[in-house]
Parts: sequence; structure tokens; C-alpha cells
Amino acid sequence: MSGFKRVLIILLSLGIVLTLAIGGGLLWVYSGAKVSTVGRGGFRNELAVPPLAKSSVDPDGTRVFDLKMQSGETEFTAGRKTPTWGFNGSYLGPTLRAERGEKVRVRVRNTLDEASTVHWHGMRLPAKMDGGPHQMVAPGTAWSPHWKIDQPAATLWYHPHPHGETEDHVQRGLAGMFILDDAKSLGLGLPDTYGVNDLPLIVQDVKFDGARFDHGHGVLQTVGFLGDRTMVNGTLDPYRVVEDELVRLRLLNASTARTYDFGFDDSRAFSLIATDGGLLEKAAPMDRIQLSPGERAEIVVRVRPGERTVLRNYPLSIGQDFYNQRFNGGDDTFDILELRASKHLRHSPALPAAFGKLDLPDGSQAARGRFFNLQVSGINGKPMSMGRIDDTITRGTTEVWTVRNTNGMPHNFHVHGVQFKVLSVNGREPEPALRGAKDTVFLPDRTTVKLAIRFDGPADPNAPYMYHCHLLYHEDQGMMGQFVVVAKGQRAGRPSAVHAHQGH
Ligand SMILES: [Cu+2]
Repeated sequence: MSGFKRVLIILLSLGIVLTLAIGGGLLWVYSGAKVSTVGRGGFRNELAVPPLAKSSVDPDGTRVFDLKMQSGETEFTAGRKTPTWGFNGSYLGPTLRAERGEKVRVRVRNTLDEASTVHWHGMRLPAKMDGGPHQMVAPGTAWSPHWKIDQPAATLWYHPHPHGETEDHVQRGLAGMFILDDAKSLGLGLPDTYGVNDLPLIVQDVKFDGARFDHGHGVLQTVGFLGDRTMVNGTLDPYRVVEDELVRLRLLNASTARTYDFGFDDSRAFSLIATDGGLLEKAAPMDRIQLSPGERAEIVVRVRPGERTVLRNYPLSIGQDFYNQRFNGGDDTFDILELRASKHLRHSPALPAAFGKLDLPDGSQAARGRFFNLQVSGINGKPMSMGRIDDTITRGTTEVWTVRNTNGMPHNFHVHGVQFKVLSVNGREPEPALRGAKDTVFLPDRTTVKLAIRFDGPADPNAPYMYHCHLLYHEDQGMMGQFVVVAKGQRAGRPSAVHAHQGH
């Protein structure tokens, strides 16, 4: 063989080996990007139910809660201590509960060694009580926001909102539910025995490195952190025994980046009864409910005596492009929770045919429109700035907001202090799951939504509310803006610089 031929053969062989290696590597990355825990967890742990927060009532009738932000350790797996944060405990927080018309005060104490905040997600309240990045609570201090509950019954939640640190603080474990009741919700005969036939489900995806959390972002994941397992209320592989024919699940997606498509393992139908801001006008039958980070849904599912059924996360069926579907979690499947029905179930009354009219604007009286272009580098081209008011809104008016995502990755959009109506998604009437009161709406790439929002909270030219992407990594990157609600003719003031509040 000539020297030339020998070199040619060596080069060709090298080429083949290289091609195989690259191809194999790509295949490995591609298949490794899809996660499934279906059938693997074994449902070994009884689902924890966050305790209802104790409260006292002041002489003036104000219901007072105490929340202590603290660090600690949590044994998600027996014998393995994970460093975590929590409210009144080592992980997550108690469920706060109040009724429409009540005045509430929450005494928030920060015993961490970092400043943080507590934001009341979905709550209609004055901006300075909102717990956004302007209401920082320094280590060793307290903050006591107070307001009157003035909105329909709903499943809300609370979590930190320090600018640039929200993903980290939520991942460490700072989150809890805030349930609101009203005369209507209490009078409909819905399953409402907390922890029995009315279960709060705080769903988070997590990843462990030994005993510790691993919060690293995959290099291909543009949405931020995605875990390889899920837990509910801080319980891994959870099951719950239920003893009623109808079970109400209050689903909260408290994950920082993952969007879920929840359904049961046999794809049984369930009834969607409430969205972010409260009850729908009537129950909507469906077999899947999609929730992006921060969104909530209340569903009622029927179980048969003695059966086991699994709440599962299915692959997203929203027509995402190949990349986002595979590398941003859309192909992943998880077993979320196994419901174990008792042999003898208590009879549940049927759901009422209708829950009543909703008080939501339809946009026909809109005073003006606004446009928001979503990009991870900033909304409308501007990254968040604490000292800049982006929008000034006249109190008592309704506006139509057009929000567009063509950024090549999924986002969502959360507005503080209000509940809105989704008027359209890509020009079409929204599906039933988006017909109720919402404070957060999912926008996969190439999506435009129109929202009707009434701003009837109190005017305060100096204290801004936030709007932002609730994929917390994006929010931290600056995908957030600020608006103030002002009296007619008033101008926006100047938001105070970031500073810590002393307790009062
Ligand atoms: Cu985003």
C-alpha cells in the first residue's frame, strides 16, 4: 500500500469515528434532555398538608398572622438533611386563610441573614403592602403590611420578591398559600374541608446533589432551572388517602420555570372550578389543565371506592418548536401525586350547575391600550430599573393590554394588585381554562394575548406595582416593569430607593 493510500484510510477512519462520536453525543444530549418519573417513584410518602396559620383578632377586628422567615434543614428523604428556608418552619409556609371583608395584618419577621420580601401574589391591595422589591425586609427586622380583603374567594399564594434574587429565595423554600373565602364560595356546597376533601397542592420541581439541592441551570435550558423530580407540599413521591367521592385540588405551580400539563393517569375528566382569581361562572369539564409558574387552578375530581389514581404531568401539547419542547421541559413526564380512595367513600353532593356571574371587565369601556413586548433582555426593550416608573395608570379606569412574545422561548406575564380577563389568545377566544379571573398568563413563543384590566386599587404615585415574567430566572434578569396607579390628573412620583423597612 502506498503511503498516500494509508494516510487516506486513516483520515477516512478518523472521519467516521468523529461523525459517530458527534452523532452519539447529540443523541445522548437529546435523549438526556427528556425526564420521566412515571412509574418510578413508588408513592412511598404520605403527602404533607401545610398547617393552617394561627391568627388572633385585634380589638379593631383585624386578623393578625405571624410569619417568620427562617433557615433550617429538611429531611425530604429520611436521614438526608437538606439546608432549606421556610416560613414558621424549615420548608414552605403555613396556609393563611381569611374571608372577604376582613382586615388582615401579617407580621413578617426576617431571621435570615439576607434581606428578602414577601409578596402576596394575586392579592388586591395597596402597592406599599404588596411585598415587591421596594418593600425589602432587612435581616433581623420585621414588616407588618395590612389591608382589607376586597376580592372574591380564591387560591392565592405568597413568596419573596427581592429584585434579582427571587428564583433563589423561592427555590430555597419560601412559599405558601393564601386562601380567601367569601359568602358565595362557602354557600355552594363545594368540597371545603381543608386537608380532607380540599387539598392544597404546592407543586415544585427539584434536583438533588446528595442531600443538597442542586439549583444549577442546564446550558441548553433558556427558561432557567428545571428539576428532574417533583414534590408536592415538600413531599417527594407523595400519596394521599381520600375518603370522599369528590376531591377538590388547589393546584399551585410554585416551580420557578417549569410549565405543567396536569391530568390523571387514566385521563379521566375532572371539573375546573376556579382559576387564579377565583371561581369560574360554571364548572368546565376537561382532562388536562396547563399551569405555568405562578398560576393556580382548582379542580374537582371524582374517585371510585378503593381505587388508586395518579395525578400526572403530561408532555405539553401547545405546538412549541422542537427546541423548546425538548430542552425547556415540554417532553417531560412526572408522577405528581397518587390518590388512594377508601373502600367506603362519603357521599359528595353534586357540583352546582353554575357558580354565578363574574365581575370582570370586558374591555369595551377601556380608557386606553398598552403594548408589552416580552424579551428576556427586558420588557419593551428596557430591563427593570427600580427608579423608573414605566406606566402611569389612572385609578378607576379599565385598560386593554396587548402582550406579545416572539422571543423564541416561553414566557408568562403576571400583573400585581389586580385580576384580569383574557380577551383573546392569538386573536381567538380563550379556551375555558382562561375564561376566569387571572393574574398570570402563559405565553409560549409566537403568542399574543389581550387582557382587560381594571385598576381600582388605591392611588399612590410613589409606590409602584410590578408586571413581569414569572419564570423567575427571567424576572431576575430584568424582565420586569413598574406601574403606579394615580388619581385622575396626578403624575407619577419617584419610587423610593431600595431600603429596608423597620417594623412597626
Ligand atoms: Cu420569561
